[in-house]
Parts: sequence; C-alpha cells; structure tokens
Amino acid sequence: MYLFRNIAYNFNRFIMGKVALITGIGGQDGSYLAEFLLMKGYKVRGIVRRSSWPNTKRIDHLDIYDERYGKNSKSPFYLLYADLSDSTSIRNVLEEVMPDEVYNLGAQSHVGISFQCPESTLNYNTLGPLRILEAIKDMGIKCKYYQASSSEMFGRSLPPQNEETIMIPQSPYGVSKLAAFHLTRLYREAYELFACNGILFNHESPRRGLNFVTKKITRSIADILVGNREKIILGNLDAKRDWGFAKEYVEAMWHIMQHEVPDDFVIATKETHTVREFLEEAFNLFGLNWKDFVEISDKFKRPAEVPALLGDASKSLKILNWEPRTRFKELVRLMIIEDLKEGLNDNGLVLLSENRSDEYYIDIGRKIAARLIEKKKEESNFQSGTSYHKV
Ligand code: NAP
Ligand code: G4F
Repeated sequence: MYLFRNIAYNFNRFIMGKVALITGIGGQDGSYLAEFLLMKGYKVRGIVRRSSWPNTKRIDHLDIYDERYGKNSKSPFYLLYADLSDSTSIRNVLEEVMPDEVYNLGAQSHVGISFQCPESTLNYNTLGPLRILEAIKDMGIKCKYYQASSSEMFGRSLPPQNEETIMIPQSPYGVSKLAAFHLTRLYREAYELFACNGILFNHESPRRGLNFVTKKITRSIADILVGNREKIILGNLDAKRDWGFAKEYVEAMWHIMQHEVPDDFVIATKETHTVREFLEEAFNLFGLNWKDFVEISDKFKRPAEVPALLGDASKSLKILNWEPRTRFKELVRLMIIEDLKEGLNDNGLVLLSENRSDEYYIDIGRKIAARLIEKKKEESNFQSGTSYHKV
C-alpha cells in the first residue's frame, strides 16, 4: 500500500513541487523556516500540539490556508495536530502529508527547565525523533530528515567546538539531544536514510522565547524604559555563548538538506561573548549602566553549566558555502529595537503604523533613559541628604 502511495506521490510532487513537514513550527526556528521554505516554493505542513492558549502566534501571519484546496496536496500551508510523544499521531501525519523533507525542530528546548522536567525532555527530544525515524523507515517514505541538534551537546568540552569535538553534555536537555544526534547518525548508517544533524549554536531573534537569557534581557530593558519594570533578575553572567541570528540559521538547515549526501554540520558565528557582555552591549545602547538594574539570584542558576561555547563552522562554509551575516552587536540591537517598539506601542507612546526608522526608536529610548538617570541621581541625593540630616 505504501509503495503505491509513494509512486502516486512522486508523480504528484513532480507536478506540484516539494512538500516540507516541520515539527515545532510554532517555535522561533519553525516560524522562520516556514517563511523561508514557502518563499522557495515549497508546500509547508506543520505539526502543532494541543494547547489551552494559542501557541501559533509566530505563524499566524502565514494564514495562507486556501479555501479552494482545503487541506490537500495543493494547499501552500496548513497545520496538523500531533505530538512528539504520540507515535500514532506522527504516523498519521506522515501518511497524510507524504513529505519530501522532514525538519524535526519540535523539542522541550529550555536547558534550565530540563533539570526540572528530565523525563518529558527525553520523551520529546529523544524518543520524539526516534518515533519519526522509525515511522519513516517502516513506512518506506523516501524523504530527507533533519534533526535539530545542539551545541549544548558539547557540554564542558573546551572551545572552539566542531564536528570532531568530544561531547560531554551538562544537562538532561544536552543528553536528550546527544542521544537523538546518535539515533539520526545510526539510522543514516544502518538503514541508509537521508538523515542529517544540524549542530546549531545559540541563535536568537525578536521571536526568541521570553525565558531565554537574550530575550529576557532585551524585553526587560524595554519594560524598564517604558516604566513597567525596575530590575532584571538573572543567574550566571559568566557563561559564554556563540550567538547568531535565527533567521539566517534556518537557511543553513535547508542547505544541509540539499547537500548531495546526508551529513552533520556545525552552524555558528565563531564569536563568543559572556552574558555580562550581552547586558553591557544592550544597556550601553541607551547610555545606561547594567549594574544599576541587574540582580543575581540562585533561582536562575543551573545544577550544572556549559561554561563556554564557540563554534567552528568551517566545514559548513567549505561544503555548504554557508556563513553568518549578522554579528553580535547587530543582533543585540535588532532584538532590543523590536522589544522597544512593542513596549512603546503597547503603552500608547508611539504608533507602530507610523513606520519610523530604527534610529528614531533608539533615540526615544535614549531620551527616556536620560530622564531615568536624572531621577536615580535625584533619589540618591535625596537619600544621602536624609542620612546627612540624621547624622
Ligand atoms: P522553541 O522556540 O522552544 O520551539 C520549540 C517548538 O517545539 C515549539 O513550537 C513547541 O510547541 C514544540 N514542541 C515542544 N514539545 C512538543 C511536543 N511534545 N510535540 C510537538 N511539538 C512540541 O525552540 P527553537 O529555538 O525554535 O529551537 C528549535 C529546535 O532547535 C529545538 O529542537 C531546539 O532544541 C533546537 N536548538 C535550538 C537552538 C537555539 O539556540 N534556538 C540551538 C540549537 C538547537 P509549543 O509552542 O506548543 O510549546
Ligand atoms: O539563553 P539560555 O537559556 O540558553 P542555553 O542554555 O545556552 O540554551 C539555548 O541554546 C542551546 C544551544 O547551545 C539550545 F540547544 C537550547 O535549546 C537553547 O536554545 O542561557 C544562556 C546562558 C546560560 O549559561 C544560562 O545559565 O545564560 C545563562 N543565564 C543567566 N541568567 C540565564 C539566566 N539563562 C536563562 N534562561 N535565564 C536567566 O535568567
């Protein structure tokens, strides 16, 4: 039966173009990848899981569901319910979609939370990919498979890290991703599946989840500037990360899948900064000193930490001709501008519809920050004055 379906599908694909299936389409990377593949002419199908509150905010603008076709092979884009912990749902989706390329981006992707929820982390992040690989193998689907592997797998291995570096993960998340990495390699070698790993170093964007450190910082600064917050509470500021721009990293995923043979690739910027440097860069944009606004709490420290990540992506540059364009300073700036725009708009201070330049928003931020500094000075004068009188 599958053989017949495959023949029918191959004919259809020849006429209709490629079909990509993305798990985790509602996440940061899934949303950028969906946009990128649609732009390339793919038909995109995405898996979302049931949620008690909308989890499709990042992809709602792709609402290009076409009534003429419904959910059939001609629709450019549609979503299906499935869950990485539910083999039946995965098999049903694969059978319906018959994809040419599967991008498995779905995961419990928060390293800190993986210490609190280790079992579900391994269930989604390790057994999830295994369920997909098994289904592809059993059903004989001739598709390519991309596994979202992570630099977190390197753990405490010294930088720079590349495809040959030993992996000593430091979190349940890192362990879950390392097991999935090996399953992907194993299914490639044992069953000759076109299965690849993208070993991506940290990548950020305005769409980054709110509880990752970069977004937490940029969103909090915007909140401070519009008067909705006074300080940021963080954990370890000494950790070093190689931060790139998510929108460019999803292009690398596609390049990995277009290479003639399935393989594993590191994707990184080869530039590393501490969390403290991220804070400095972001606060400095507005002439503020981060030390006036940041508190440290053990609550955000982890039982084990990855001290330093710095990726060596020379293999990707050489073989895929992929290299990052957005560097650290630009990344910090573009993230903070988006948060500031949103903060100003939400508080009725600026209308986004007026379409101003980025510099305009930075300028408003600087003016507010200058008033904030004045206020802090007055408060500290007042406090020292009070104590003087007391003495
Ligand atoms: P993200 O924003 O957290 O998105 C993860 C997505 O997975 C969400 O849409 C989430 O759905 C979905 N998901 C979680 N559990 C699921 C389940 N049981 N069944 C179906 N879907 C599920 O992560 P991201 O930053 O886009 O990262 C994408 C992938 O790359 C992840 O696998 C991550 O581990 C990996 N990665 C990320 C980075 C990075 O720096 N961003 C670096 C290396 C590797 P809900 O919205 O319903 O929660
Ligand atoms: O932003 P983070 O939570 O990212 P982390 O742990 O590096 O993981 C991200 O990158 C991985 C790739 O290497 C992905 F696989 C993974 O899915 C995720 O996208 O933390 C970055 C650093 C850590 O050292 C953390 O301890 O920032 C430190 N940190 C300090 N204070 C904090 C905080 N992290 C968070 N999330 N929240 C804090 O308050």
